[in-house]
Amino acid sequence: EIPKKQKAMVIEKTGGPVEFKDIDVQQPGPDEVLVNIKYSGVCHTDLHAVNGDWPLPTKLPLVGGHEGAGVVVARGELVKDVEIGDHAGVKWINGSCLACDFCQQSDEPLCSKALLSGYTVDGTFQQYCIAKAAHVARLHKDIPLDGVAPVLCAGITVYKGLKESGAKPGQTVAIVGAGGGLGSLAQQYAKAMGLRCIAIDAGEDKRKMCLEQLGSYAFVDFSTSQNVAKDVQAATEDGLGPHAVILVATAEKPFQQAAEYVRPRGTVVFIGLPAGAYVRAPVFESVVKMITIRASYVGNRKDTSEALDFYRRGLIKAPFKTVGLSELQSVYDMMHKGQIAGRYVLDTSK
Ligand code: 8ID
Ligand code: ZN
Ligand code: ZN
Repeated sequence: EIPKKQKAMVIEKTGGPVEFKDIDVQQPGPDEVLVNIKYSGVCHTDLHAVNGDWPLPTKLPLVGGHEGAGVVVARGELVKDVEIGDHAGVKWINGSCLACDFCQQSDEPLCSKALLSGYTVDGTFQQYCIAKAAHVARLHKDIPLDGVAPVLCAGITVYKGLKESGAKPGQTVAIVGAGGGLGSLAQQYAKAMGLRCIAIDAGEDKRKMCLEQLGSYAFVDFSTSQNVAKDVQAATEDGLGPHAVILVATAEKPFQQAAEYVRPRGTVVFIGLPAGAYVRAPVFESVVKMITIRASYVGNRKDTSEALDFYRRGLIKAPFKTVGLSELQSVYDMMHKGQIAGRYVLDTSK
């Protein structure tokens, strides 16, 4: 039985506050499903949305969230391949046109009509969320809904970014922002893909997590290092630097440093989205090292099912803590201070 009203975390205006409210449950349109969200991860993107950090406005009022895992409870009349009772994930790309040049080439994130969960349409910080059936992630019933939630943005994104980096098994990648949500999953995906990881972040908790739980062989603390570039290069066997750098930090500075320490022929991948950030890279060194600088944005539906398959096979074990939906503000407060090692997941029943 689908209720008429539900609990949600809502912002009325950019800047917040985020409020615990009773709001209406929406009905799915013809090509949509309604998902009873059980758990939702909290991504730094959700905080960027509250703060209005990016040159793209959100809808208002807004229900944020785009790492939602739950159970399909209703579907529109055109939906044939998702059943009531199926487990499904609502991700950042809530829907896309499926017809444009980019959609045809399975670059759905580049679709100019893409709907963004928790940004241009209401997201997963509510008990019942709408998504286009074509884009919901199909979750096998043996997958735990709390643990898989962070895979639905962080996991897909870092898996795609690692593929885009071109790094091959046996090679070394530096993960910048390794202690956060994307960074912690990046180390697990990298390891599963046969890559060796150098983790870069700050503090003892994150050092311990990266070295002891996530499988990185070296950790560089950016808050105490005298020279991050030198320390990262020194952590590679021959001192020439990592084959790829995966930038998932939320500050601009590390984006300025990566070209300095990436290995000749290596690739720097931008994924983090710090507010107002620009990048400068030294032209001379970039040329004579033949480096590649590129960017990566979430993943398509195939990247999604591949990233989920890694999780289902038990290869991705990243730490997460679970709190009630109503505690979202305290999660944002910790995130703002850089105090979260790993990911927070919200239980929508609390
Ligand atoms: O598709 C995409 N490109 C995509 C998808 C999902 C998320 C992009 N993102 C973006 C988010 O919007 C956000 O800007 O990736 C960024 C990271 O998201 P997150 O992992 O959810 O954030 P977090 O958990 O707060 O982790 C950020 C980490 O960066 C570290 C912090 O200590 C924290 O652990 N960090 C900072 I700030 N400065 C650093 C530095 N100089 C740094 N780590 C290393 N060096
Ligand atoms: Zn995200
Ligand atoms: Zn399209």
